[in-house]
Parts: sequence; structure tokens; C-alpha cells
Amino acid sequence: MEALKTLIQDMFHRDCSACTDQEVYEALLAYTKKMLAAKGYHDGKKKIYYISAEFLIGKLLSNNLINLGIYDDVAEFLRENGKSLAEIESVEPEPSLGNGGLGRLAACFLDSIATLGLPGEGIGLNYHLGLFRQVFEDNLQHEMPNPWITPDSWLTATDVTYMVPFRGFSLKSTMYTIDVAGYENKAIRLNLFDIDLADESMVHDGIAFNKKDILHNLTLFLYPDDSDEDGRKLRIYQQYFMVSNAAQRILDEAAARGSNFHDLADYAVVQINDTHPSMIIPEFIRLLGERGIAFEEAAEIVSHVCAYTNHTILAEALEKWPIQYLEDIVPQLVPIIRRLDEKVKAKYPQENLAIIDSSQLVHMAHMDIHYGFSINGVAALHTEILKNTELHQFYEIYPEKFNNKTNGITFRRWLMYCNRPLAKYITSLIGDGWKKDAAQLKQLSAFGEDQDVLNQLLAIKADAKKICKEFVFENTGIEIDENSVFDIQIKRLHEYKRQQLNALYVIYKYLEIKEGRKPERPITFIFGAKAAPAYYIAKDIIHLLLTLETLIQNDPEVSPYMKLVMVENYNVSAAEKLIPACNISEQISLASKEASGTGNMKFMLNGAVTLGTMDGANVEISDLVGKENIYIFGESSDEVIRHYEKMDYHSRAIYESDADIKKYVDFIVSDSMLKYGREEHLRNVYNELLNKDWFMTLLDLKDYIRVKDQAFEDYEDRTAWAKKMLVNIAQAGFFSSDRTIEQYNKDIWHLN
Ligand code: 26Y
Repeated sequence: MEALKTLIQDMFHRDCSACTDQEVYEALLAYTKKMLAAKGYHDGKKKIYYISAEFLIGKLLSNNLINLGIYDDVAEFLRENGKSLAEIESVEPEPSLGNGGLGRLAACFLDSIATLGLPGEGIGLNYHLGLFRQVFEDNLQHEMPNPWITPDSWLTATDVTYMVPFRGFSLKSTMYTIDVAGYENKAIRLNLFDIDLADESMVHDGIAFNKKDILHNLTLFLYPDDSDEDGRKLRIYQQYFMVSNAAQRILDEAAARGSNFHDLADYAVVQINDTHPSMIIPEFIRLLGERGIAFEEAAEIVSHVCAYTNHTILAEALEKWPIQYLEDIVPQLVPIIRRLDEKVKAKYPQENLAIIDSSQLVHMAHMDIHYGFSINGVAALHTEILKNTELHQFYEIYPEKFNNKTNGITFRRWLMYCNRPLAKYITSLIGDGWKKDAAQLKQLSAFGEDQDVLNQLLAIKADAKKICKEFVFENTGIEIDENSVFDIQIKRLHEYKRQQLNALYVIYKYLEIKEGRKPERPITFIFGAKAAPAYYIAKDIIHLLLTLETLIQNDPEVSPYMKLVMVENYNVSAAEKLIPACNISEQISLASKEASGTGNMKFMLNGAVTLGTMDGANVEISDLVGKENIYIFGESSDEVIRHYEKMDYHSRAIYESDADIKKYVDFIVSDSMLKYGREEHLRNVYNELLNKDWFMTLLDLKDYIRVKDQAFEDYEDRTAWAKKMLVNIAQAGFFSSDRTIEQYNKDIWHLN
């Protein structure tokens, strides 16, 4: 640590012990950046470009220290100087470059690409104000800007710039780089493009701003509100800016490595992360044209470079842009897209295969599938649904393009960093081979009858809950009971994820307690979720949860037995505090709707037991741990799909025929609730459940209550529960993103 000591002296002319936390942070940032740069980058002829609208990377300091192998040394050095790494970390702003699973997956993938030594980089946008910062006021969500770029940040400006043409004007870009260290390996780059004139000062009243002022607003926010036309067009400006920069860079790099463009596929492979980067296909064709390659050949070249990952079957996320919008914004792409569409129509005249449909909408995913060489789903069930239902018409003509890549998570952040005591304990039992070969966690299975090991797992969990209790208190002002069961649902707020189902359980439990049936042990229900600013019913569900929080908190008959806390501004840092402390992991989406989920994997790795439906990767978790080590409830995806096809699900019929369900739903708009909540919002949720309930909450409610009660009962046999924890940890190795990336490389990317 001599070098660090000297650096601190040089920067602040003082000893570490005399510096402020902010100063120490700045020194560590400079020190770490230098070490990263000195490592160099993975190189090779062919390179993977992972293009994504989101990279939810989380704070970087500790993760980098771990991957550089100096975390313990730095922590020790700081301790000797009267500092704590945890407090220094709290100075670091959390980059706000993502929303949920898709963005966090991209971040885990960068870690694994670097760790496995593959030549690659991420390409995205440098949003100044990120997604919004969530603030609760009067039990309602409000949105504020989330600035994260400070003068001394992980971003390094480069001299790479391009011109990106739009109708009527061009924008100059600048590329910024964040180095991502591999675990005990070289680094790769995350390259974020920005405009030079971004003007944060135009934002007022929360997150409002002039959506037409593209010259100054292009990179302010991730997912600007698209409930009006200007908002939707801004998203197209953003997407094109991202992919034009990406395509120009990729062609430049390939040329520098010796490509003549005809052989581009030997130099570059592009992974298109959902449809947000899909315009890279026509943009490549345009740029290849400028470089002398005719349309037909350019289309062929691109078809060997681009691969598409689908992350959802929800129609709203399969983007379709009116061709007129593209005409208004990027007219240079329109003739190319039309020609691509004509080629498709000449061969396959069916409307459901068209790129441009009869309403003049451009189906971005269809373009990806026709002109990409690979399409993958993100969990086994999800890929089967794509093949058999959602994208069946494409599977019939291109069966060889479809493949599954079950998601994964990086164990460096989601165990070694966020749960150091558990990571250390695992190493003491099986050595540290698991850090690079996660499958070795299976060796833990040998300890299933070892009472000492089981006790130790329980003790580590109990400690994590104490630490989490502090975090929850700081965040919510509510004191939770560390001896209660921690039941946690943290993820984006979406109706299909069914936070409302969990809320109905809370109501059921509340009424049970009111009627004198108290749980054996108190329960703490923990939520964290942001709702998209224009997704009103999602915000109403947040209001329901916050109103329940207040109601319970103010009811002395109930609050000793249960609490509900909703963490404000749920983000990666909050997840790192909550996941190690979890007992029951809520993964309760309507079967068939959650493509994979990755929180489910983080929880199991940290010794939580899943309560979930047979959806997404839950199916694979269930297969791995066995039915005795997971709590499964609810209708199967086949049944759910049948209900959709037959249109025979009517929530009101269930409500009217089941007095219990009626009681719980009615409670939403009861006097008890109206005392603390707003009628308008609560009634919206009530009406939605009765009249629409698109995601079949009431269908699964009774089974959910039954199975969840069983889980709470089983929790009381502490040894039996500890065995379930052990099995979950031991079986989590499959969900390492190292495994996922190895599969991408073997089946899709083919890098050396
Ligand atoms: C353009 C807009 C409508 C949009 C914005 C964000 C569309 C989609 C998204 C984000 C999707 C997303 O996060 N999907 C999640 O991807 C994870 C990684 O594959 C999956 O684990 C998770 O099930 C899926 O919901």
C-alpha cells in the first residue's frame, strides 16, 4: 500500500488519517483507475460488442478492488488510518445507467467477459441524470433527477468522436470509457457515448424538460417518458445515436485490425440486447454502402455479425416504430428498411413475418430475426415459449437460429462483495476454486448433515439481518425486528411481477392478526421497486404498499407481529444490503411472463429459499434444488397461456364466488385504508383487480396464501431450514454469468 500512501500525500499533502472520506475516495479512485489502466485490455482478432440501452453497473470501487485482488489490503490500510472502507464507499455516487434486469445482466456480462479473458466491450449511452431517483411523499412516488457524474468519476473522456446524422442536423459525439476489471484478469471497456452540449439545467419540477430540444437533451435521461409523441421520438433519437456511434466504432476498429469489411464477421460480433439497439442493422448497411459495399452484400455481411437477445414476451416491450417517425428523424434508414422488408415479403408474404406491417409499423424484433444469425431467450422456459408461441412463425422458418442462454449473475459482486462473511465461510469449507469455477459450490452438499455447518449458516444469516436492519432504518425510519422472518420482493414494479399479489397476502395476514390468529414469529415484508413515471397503475400499487406500511405501523395490535417496509429508491446498492439478509425470496410473476429473473439467482446464492411460480429461471432453480427446497405455487405457464387463448379468465367471478378473496380485495378501499391512503389511487387498484386483472392475481391468491403459510411454518424447524439454505447455495453454481458467457461464446460469438 506504499503507492497508495504516496498518492494520498501527493494529492492532499497529508496522511490518510488526516484526510476526509471524500478525499480518500478520490485517492482510491485515482489509484484504482491507474491500476486498471496498467493491466491492459483483452485483445484478439474477433471482438464481441455488447450493445445495450442499459448498463446497471452499481458502485464500482469495491468491486474493482475485489477484482484487482487488493480489497483486503486496502481495507486493512484504511483501518490502520482510522477509516472504514464502507464509509468511504458511501461517498461514491451510484451510476444510474439502468432500470432493471436487462441492465444488470449487461453489467454482470461485462464482468464475466473480462474475467474469462474474452476480447469485448460494452457500448451504450452516458445518461447524465440516469433513470430517475425515487422519492416517497404522502405515500406516493415522485421522480427526481439522479445525477451521478462528478468531476472525479470512473468515466474517462477519450478522443474518439463521430458525427451522427439526423434529419436537418448532425450531432457530434464523444466517447467516454469505464474500465471493467476481470477477476484476477485484464480489463474490458464499457464505452458510453454522449453529446457535448447536454444541458442538465433545462430540467425542472422533478424530471420535466423540453423533449424537442434534442441538441441539449439527448443524453439526459434513460427511458424518458414516452407517453406522448415527443417522448417516443426522443427515444428514437437516443437509439439511433447509440447505434450509429457503435457501428462507426466497430467498422473503424475492424479496419484497424485489418478487415476489408467483406470479412467483417471475422472481426466483430454484435449482441443486440432487446430491441433498443436494433437500428444497428440498417445503420451497418448504410455505412457499408458508404464504404463501397452494395446493398445485397451488406445485408449478407450484417446477417453474419448481428445476434439478438429477447428479454420479454410482453408485447409492449417488443418495439414497433411508426415508419413516419423514422422518416422524420432518420430518413437515411428508411429506404434501407424498406428494401430489407421487400426481400422478406418476396420470400414470406405472411403479415406476421413482415418487418413493416400493414399499419406502417416497423417491428424491430422482426428485423433482428430476419437479419441476425442468432436469436436467444434468457431461460429454458422462456426460449420454449418463444419457439412455440410468441415467435412460432419465425421458429418455423429459422429453427437453427433459435437457442437458449439461461441468464446468470457475477458471483464476484453478488457473493464475494455483498456477503463477505458467507464467501469466506464457503472458502473455509471447500477452498476458493469456486470463485473461478462456480460449479464447485456443489461440494457444499457434503455438509448437509453437519450440524456445525448448518448452525454457522444460520449465524451468518442472522448477522446479515442485523446489518440490513440498520440500512432499513436509515432508509425508511422504521425499526424492524431482526428475529422476524425477512420476506423480500425487490424488482421493477410491474403488474406481471404481481407485487399486488404479495400485498393481498399482507392484507390477509393483517386481518388474521386482527382476529387473534398471530403468527408464531413476526414477519417483515420488504419491498423495493420503481414504477415507470407514466405507468399509473404501477404507481397506484406503490401507493397501496406504502399505505399498508403506514396502517400497520400505526396499529399497535398488529405491528408487533408484522411489518411492511418499502425501501425508497431501490437500486443496486440497496440490493447488496437486502439480498444477504433474505429468508424468503419472492418470485411470484404470472407463469409465462417473467422471461428469466436474475434476482431469484442472487437470493438463492445467498441462502434464501424461493417462493415462486413455475416461471422463468424459477423452473431451473426448482429442478436443481428439488421440490423440498423451494416453495412453488400457482397455475402453470401452459394453463395460463390456455386462459389467454380461450379468454376465459374473469377475476370478478373469482371475487364473487370466494368470500375470503372478496374480503381481502375489499379491504383495499376499506375505511382502515382510506384513513392513510388516497381513495383515487386505492380505488384504481381495486377496480383493476376486479375488472381487468390482466395478470391473474386472484387466480393464484389462495394457493399463494397456502404455500406461503407453509413456508413460514417450516421456517420454525431451524435445522431443516438451514439444510434448504445449504442446498440452494450448493446448487447456485449453474447461475454464474461465467457459465452463461461461456455458452454465448461457444454457440454464438466464437471468439478464441
Ligand atoms: C423500451 C421499453 C418499453 C423497455 C424498457 C425496458 C422495454 C424493456 C425494458 C427492460 C426489460 C427487462 O429488464 N427485462 C428483463 O430482462 C432480464 C434479463 O434477461 C430478465 O431476467 C427479466 O425476466 C426481464 O424482465
